[in-house]
Amino acid sequence: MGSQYEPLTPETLGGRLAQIGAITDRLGTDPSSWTVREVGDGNLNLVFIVEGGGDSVIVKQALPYVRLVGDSWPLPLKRAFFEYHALTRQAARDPGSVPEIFHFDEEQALIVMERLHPHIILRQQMMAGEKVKDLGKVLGAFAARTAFRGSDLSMSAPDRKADVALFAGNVELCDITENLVFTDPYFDAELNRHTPELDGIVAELRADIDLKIAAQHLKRAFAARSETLCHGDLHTGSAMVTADEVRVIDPEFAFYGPLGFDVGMLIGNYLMAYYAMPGHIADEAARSDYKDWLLDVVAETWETFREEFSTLWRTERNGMLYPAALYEDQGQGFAAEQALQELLHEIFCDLLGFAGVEMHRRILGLAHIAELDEIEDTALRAACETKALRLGRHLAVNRAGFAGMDAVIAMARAIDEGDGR
Ligand code: SR1
Ligand code: MG
Repeated sequence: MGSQYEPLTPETLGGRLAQIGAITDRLGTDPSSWTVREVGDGNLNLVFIVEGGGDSVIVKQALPYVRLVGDSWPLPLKRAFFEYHALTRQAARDPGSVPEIFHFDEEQALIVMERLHPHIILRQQMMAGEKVKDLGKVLGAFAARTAFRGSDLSMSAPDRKADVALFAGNVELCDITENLVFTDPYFDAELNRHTPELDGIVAELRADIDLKIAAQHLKRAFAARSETLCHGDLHTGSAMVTADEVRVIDPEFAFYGPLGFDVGMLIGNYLMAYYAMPGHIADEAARSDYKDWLLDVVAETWETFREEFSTLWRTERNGMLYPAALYEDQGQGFAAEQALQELLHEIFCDLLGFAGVEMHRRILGLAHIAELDEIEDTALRAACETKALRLGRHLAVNRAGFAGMDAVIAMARAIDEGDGR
């Protein structure tokens, strides 16, 4: 393949990738026998399923602009480089959690990787009212392992500093999050959109000084606290599932940020799915059962994160932070436990804040979620969104005031039942 970047099409892909051993080993050497489908439904990239010889692969290629908006919003191709490097680190830190990479071409901004099949995007599974075994356990463990093992609790300081420098180049994708998540929802930004029936609450939230301050505190944490390599966009569109398997995809927004960022975004997305269910499950008993399950997933995700992070703290704390020389080696293991509990509390407060602003931006900003957007009855959609906005406000502003995830879940239920503001 020539070195100058060119976006692929289903028609050109075979001819242009026919020399790549990682593909021909799997699909055969005759590209005319392959079938190619472009299936990208995300906001940014081209994604092709390529089938041949009884096997298949995914070819993901970055476009030089934001697909959702068009070429008026240029976006660098180097995001494929960050995605590739994030995937390799996630595979090492939580083996089996992400698709296997077969080939990476930096010039063409493309990654050839394992096709997860018959997996579907988690949010589609949720809209269909289908459960996933151990969802909270798998994603809670993923978030904890990648957070811990990408931090100064685990990595050597020189390795981590080099990696922080590497990922610091992911400027434009961080800029998207900085604007779309932490700022745009809270004023009348050009690309924002919302369900018309929300005008009243939108005005209320945009006049809410405590909320705007909370959002900027969280943005400061996002921008300044380079604690660990975050996935950067861990929502229910970034996991592919079957009824009993879960894999994480799409870490092109990877950056060094707060330990609670990924798990917070994820929990915010579960909570939005919870409020969106009246638009997807008509039967009241089935809907109530599924909503209970979603709240169980919230609890299980955080519980697993806590347990896994604690286990790693006790067994793999070999980085420069909280060294055993200060605690266990002095016969003060209890002090290391105290430090752990304090750190977990800090992560918990942060994650609630990140969950809250994520819930706002998916309703008020540019990039919405299908769970809510696909509810055609706008009055029903607005009712679901209002609840999510109210909980999001509580989480962002009062993130330091919740006794634990049970209290968050109780508030989610109270708002759902109309007794929480
Ligand atoms: C302009 S990109 C909008 C959103 O899509 C991605 O999936 C990220 O969530 C980003 O914020
Ligand atoms: Mg994505």
